[in-house]
Amino acid sequence: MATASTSSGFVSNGAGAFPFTIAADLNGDGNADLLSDGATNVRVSLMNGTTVSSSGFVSNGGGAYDLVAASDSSADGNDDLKLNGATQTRLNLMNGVTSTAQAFVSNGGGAFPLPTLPNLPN
Ligand SMILES: [Ca+2]
Ligand SMILES: [Ca+2]
Repeated sequence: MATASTSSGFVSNGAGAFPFTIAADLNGDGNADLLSDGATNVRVSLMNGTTVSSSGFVSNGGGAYDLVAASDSSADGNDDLKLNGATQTRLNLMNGVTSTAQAFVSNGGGAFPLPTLPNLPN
């Protein structure tokens, strides 16, 4: 049985500069958070229902890396960012709005990019 929406909220996308990209749980609290890929940064909005509880930015290298996925690569309960670049795939480990570590994996000069898919369950 479908459940009716009980609440709605609005999060600014900065006059279109930060369109919503994917949802992921970046602080492991069980609430999906919003990720928005901008021209020079990825904006992270931690959510508590329809309310933004905290927000921050992760550099995406001047737009050279496009956010394509988020899933928990470090098994700490916080989803982590996956970004496609021209020659490398980038991984940012996350703790809430903060990137705690960053790594790069060759994508063979762009021949092996991560597929652009909606956020999938772990
Ligand atoms: Ca969360
Ligand atoms: Ca993680």
